[in-house]
Amino acid sequence: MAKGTLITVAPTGAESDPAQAPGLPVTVESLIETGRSCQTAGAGLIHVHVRDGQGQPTLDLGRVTAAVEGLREATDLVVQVSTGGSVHDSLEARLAVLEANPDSCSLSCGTVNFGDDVFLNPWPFMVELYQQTQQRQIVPEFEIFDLGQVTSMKRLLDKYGPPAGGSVHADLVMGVPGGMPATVEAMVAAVQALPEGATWSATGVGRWSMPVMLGSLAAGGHLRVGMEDTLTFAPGRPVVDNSELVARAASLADTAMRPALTPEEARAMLGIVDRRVDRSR
Ligand code: KMH
Ligand code: ZN
Repeated sequence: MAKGTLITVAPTGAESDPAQAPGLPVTVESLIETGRSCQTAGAGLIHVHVRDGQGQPTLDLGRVTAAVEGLREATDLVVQVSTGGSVHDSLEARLAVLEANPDSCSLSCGTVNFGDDVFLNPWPFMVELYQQTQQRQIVPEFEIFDLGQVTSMKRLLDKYGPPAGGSVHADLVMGVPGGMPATVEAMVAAVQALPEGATWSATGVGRWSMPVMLGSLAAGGHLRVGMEDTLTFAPGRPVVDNSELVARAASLADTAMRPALTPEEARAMLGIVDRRVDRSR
């Protein structure tokens, strides 16, 4: 059982409508402010999607780079960019975000129905993305939406060797309409299939946030929370901002006697290559 708990915040995502969620950080400035407040509340890693001037999802490299650099300057969080983008983004544009030189990136391990849409992750794309992370020393986080995707992740590791940094970390995204259900049974099945020594976190979308969080703490996993996955704090009570989701996760991690990892502890666990500049100069 891991002694501490990595808390990842996924503050924005590509699917939520800012008109329905006033606290959604859609500007680079608000993303950086969110990073600060979430680090204070207990986050160790931030999973970044950016939006354009209209609040719509974009993979514009200038904005992604500004977010990565701004978060690196203002916080100690591990900065992870999404290579998933939105369901409408091209594979080419999704690969190009690595140019922003993040600490980490998501790497989704297979194609999955995503509500009424399809989230496309063909094997050749997974291979290209994985090899680029190895060359660029960017630590991948393997996103698992369904049980068979654990097998695809192991296929990548078997064929192409260990990830940058040497640690294998997977994130179970549970309860997406089209993916695995947000049940303890599905969680246990996925975790049992992970390679020896891998660490993992879990997130439940929408109303599955709480049960998945409690299940993950009980099973030795880490946590991902944020407005990418959940816009409701409790029935009838919208999320005000991401930091309250992180604060609740940190409080539950304390209760489970597995307190939140600091960003430094998160970096060590994930094998992050330090790209921070010396801020004292
Ligand atoms: N927006 C979803 C279709 C990731 O960030 O890598 C995909 C996603 C996964 O959010
Ligand atoms: Zn994402």
